[in-house]
Amino acid sequence: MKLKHYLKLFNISKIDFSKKIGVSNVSLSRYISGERFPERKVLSKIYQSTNGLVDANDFYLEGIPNYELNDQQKAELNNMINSLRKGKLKFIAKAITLIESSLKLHKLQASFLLSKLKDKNDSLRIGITGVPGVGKSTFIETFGMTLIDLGYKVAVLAIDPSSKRSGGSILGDKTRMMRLSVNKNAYIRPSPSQGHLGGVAKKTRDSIRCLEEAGYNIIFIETMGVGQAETTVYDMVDIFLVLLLPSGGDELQGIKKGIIEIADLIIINKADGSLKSTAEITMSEYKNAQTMISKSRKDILPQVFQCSSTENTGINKILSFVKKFEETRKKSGSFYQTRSEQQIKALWSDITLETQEFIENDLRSKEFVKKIIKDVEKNKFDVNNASKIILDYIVKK
Ligand SMILES: Nc1nc2c(ncn2[C@@H]2O[C@H](COP(=O)(O)OP(=O)(O)OP(=O)(O)O)[C@@H](O)[C@H]2O)c(=O)[nH]1
Ligand SMILES: [Mg+2]
Repeated sequence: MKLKHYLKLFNISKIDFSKKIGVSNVSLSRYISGERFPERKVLSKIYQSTNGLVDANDFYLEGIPNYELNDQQKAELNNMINSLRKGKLKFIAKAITLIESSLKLHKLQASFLLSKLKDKNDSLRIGITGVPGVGKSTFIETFGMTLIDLGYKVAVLAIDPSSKRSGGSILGDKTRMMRLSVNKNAYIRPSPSQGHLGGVAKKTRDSIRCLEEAGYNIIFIETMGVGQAETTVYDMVDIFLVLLLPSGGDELQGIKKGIIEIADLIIINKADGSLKSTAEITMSEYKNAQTMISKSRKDILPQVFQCSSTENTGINKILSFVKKFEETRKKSGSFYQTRSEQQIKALWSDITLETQEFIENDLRSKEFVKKIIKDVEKNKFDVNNASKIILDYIVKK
């Protein structure tokens, strides 16, 4: 671990630490900035005083280009953050582009940027799921416009790692959200390039923070009922909405049972025209089955509503419930508690993601691993044995 990170983590001042290892405060600052490399004796004192957390390697890469941002790059990013705080669209887009990029420099820039952002507790993150065509985007458009009329700033993100949607999803979203896409108080971001769900989720979480810093206080996250995407979204929002069609049971609709169980709000959409009476029946079926719906929140029960996103009916009742949900949970503190728990989950999922990437990259370059892979391919080596040998190597390292 870098010495500066160690001091921050354990809340130790530079002066106290310099006294502890017997060097001047100025020397310590030079070690930290990478201007000087500590001599052997000092290195061993640092090693001992930090219980081995900071060693010689941690000083080795300081000040080397491509490893740290230079002052000019940092100044540019600080400017970007200032413009972001003023809500300038160009800079919001730039920031999210850095977050979504896999280039090393962009990653460094993104983590610098994110380290400067404050955590906002005055936003509401709304997750929305449902089968393709149920009307998620149309609902977001109608509900979002209602919120904008009340003075909110609305951002819309999508998580769609499956790429099941046809190529024109960006175009599709913008046409379904015609009024939002041209409104100055709304920002629509198409889903990041498809990839590993964990990676997409991390990018989305970071984008949410940028958008909140830019003043958006309602964040919608749309996802399709595919794979693990819904639970991933559930873990990054404050309230979770499931949209259903007016027709028979959720299994018929291709919605997994577990998803109904975590819904805070079940909405039967398209309650209009010839589907109106069917919507009524579907709604009462779900209301009757509510005892079967597990109570995922301690302080408020899930509710069932119907609405028409195209005709803008039933939206106000939904709005009232969403507000009540937010107020109740903020008052009891569970709103903030859930966010903290989500942070911890995010931390572990980041660690898993990064570790996996790191280990895989490291292993793939090793000659003995290449040999093992070839042997497994030719059935000369069984998978169990092969993975054990590789795991042994990692553990020893
Ligand atoms: N009659 C009626 N049609 C609706 C309603 N809401 C959406 N639709 C229509 O349903 C179709 C799909 O709507 P979208 O909003 O794109 O659905 P989606 O769930 O976002 O779809 P994907 O993003 O592809 O998963 C469109 O033709 C909408 O006009 C509604 O309340 N009533
Ligand atoms: Mg959509």
